[in-house]
Amino acid sequence: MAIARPIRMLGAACILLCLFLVFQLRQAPSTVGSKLIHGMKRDPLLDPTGEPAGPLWRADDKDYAPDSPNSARTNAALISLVRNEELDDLVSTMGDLERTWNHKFNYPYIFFNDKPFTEEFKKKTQAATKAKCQYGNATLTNQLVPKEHWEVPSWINMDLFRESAQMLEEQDIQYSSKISYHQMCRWNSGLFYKHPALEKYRYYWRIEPNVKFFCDVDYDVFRYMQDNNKTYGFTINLYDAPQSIPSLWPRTREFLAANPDYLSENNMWQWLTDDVARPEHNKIANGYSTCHFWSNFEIGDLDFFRGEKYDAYFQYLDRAGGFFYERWGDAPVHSIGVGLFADAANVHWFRDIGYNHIPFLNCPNSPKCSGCQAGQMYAGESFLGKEDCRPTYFKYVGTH
Ligand SMILES: Nc1nc2c(ncn2[C@@H]2O[C@H](COP(=O)(O)OP(=O)(O)OP(=O)(O)O)[C@@H](O)[C@H]2O)c(=O)[nH]1
Ligand SMILES: [Mg+2]
Repeated sequence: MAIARPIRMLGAACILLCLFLVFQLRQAPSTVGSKLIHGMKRDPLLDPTGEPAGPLWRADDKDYAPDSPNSARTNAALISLVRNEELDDLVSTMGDLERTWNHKFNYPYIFFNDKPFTEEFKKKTQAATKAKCQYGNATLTNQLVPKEHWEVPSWINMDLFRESAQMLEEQDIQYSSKISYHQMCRWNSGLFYKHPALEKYRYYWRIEPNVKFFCDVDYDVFRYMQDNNKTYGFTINLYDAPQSIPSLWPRTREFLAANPDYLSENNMWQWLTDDVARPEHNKIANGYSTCHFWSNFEIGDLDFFRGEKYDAYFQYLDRAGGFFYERWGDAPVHSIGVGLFADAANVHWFRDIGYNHIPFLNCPNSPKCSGCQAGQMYAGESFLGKEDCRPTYFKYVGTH
C-alpha cells in the first residue's frame, strides 16, 4: 500500500529531527567530568590508581585501638575550624572520613572555634567516632581560638578595610565584605599552628564541613607522611581569583629579596609563576600564576609551618595588611610558602584519596572508590574546568 506523500514527508522530518537531537546531545557540554585543558595530554587520574609505594602501616597488623596507650598512631590529629551551625555538615564529613579511613586508625579530632561549642555539637561529633574529640584546648578554661589570634590586628585601619571590601565586591570577589571570612583566612594562614592544642602534634589533616571522601584508604596516611619525610599533601590544584590577591606576589618578592637564603633549592618557582596557561591571571596577580593547593583538604607537617621560614613569611604578609585590604586566602599563602621554602620532592599528591568540596573533585580510577566518576574534576558548568591547575603542576613539578 502506497503511503501518502504528506505522511512520507512527516516521517522524513521526524527522522531528521531525531538525528539532529542525537547530534546535539553528543555535543552538549558534560555537567560532570574534566576536559583536557592547558595542554594536558592525559589525565593521570584515568590511569589505574593504587596505593603509594610502601612500606605502609596497616590496621590489621598494628595496634590502632582508640584508647591504646601504646598505639601505632603517629603524632597527628584531624583538625577543623568550624561553626556550631555547621554541625550537621561536619558530621557528614566525619561519617565519610570514618567510613573510608579513620575507623581503622582512630586518629583524634580537634575542633576549633571563635565561639564556645554547644553541648549538642560536642555530643554529636563525639558520637560520630570512636576516636577522641577535643574542642580547642580542653586543658585550658578558655577552649576557644585565642582572642589575640582571631581579633583584627591593631594595625588594620577599618575605614580602609570597608573601602577596599566595597571595591572587591564590585569585582565579584566572594565574601569580601565579611570580616569573619578575612579573619578565618588569616587564622588558617598563619595562626592555626600556634594554637596550644596543637603544640604536641607534628602532623595535621584539615577537614571542613560538607566535604566527601570516596575511596577506602587502607594505610596510615600520617605514618606515610612521616616515613617519607613529606611536608605537605594535597588532592586538588586550582587557579585563584587574581583580583583577591594583587599584591600578594609583590609582597612575597620583597620578603624573598630580604631573605634570599630561605628559597629552597628544589622549589616550585615555575608552577608559581607560570604565565603561559592563563596569562591574564598572572598579569592581574602581578607575576603569580595564582595556582594553589586547595587547602580545604591538606595534610601537613606542623614543624614546617612553625619553622622559621614559613612563620617569618606569614609575619611579613600579616604586617602588609592584605588579609584585610585584599582577600588573601590561606590556600595561596600556604601554597606559595610550600612552593618556595619546601623541597618539591617532599610534597605529595594524594591521588588515591577521593575527595570533593563543592564544586571540585579528585576522583581516582580505583576499585576502592565509589560515588564519583574516575577523572571527574568538577560537578557543574563546564567553565569550572578552566580552574584546573593540575596540568601546570604536573608539567613543572610532576605527579608524585
Ligand atoms: N568558627 C568559625 N569557623 C569559620 C568561620 N568562618 C569560616 N569558618 C570555617 O572555616 C572553614 C572555611 O570556611 P568556608 O566558609 O567553608 O570557606 P570556603 O570554603 O572558602 O567557602 P565555601 O566555598 O562557601 O565553602 C570552614 O571549615 C568553616 O567552617 C568563623 O567565623 N568561625
Ligand atoms: Mg568551605
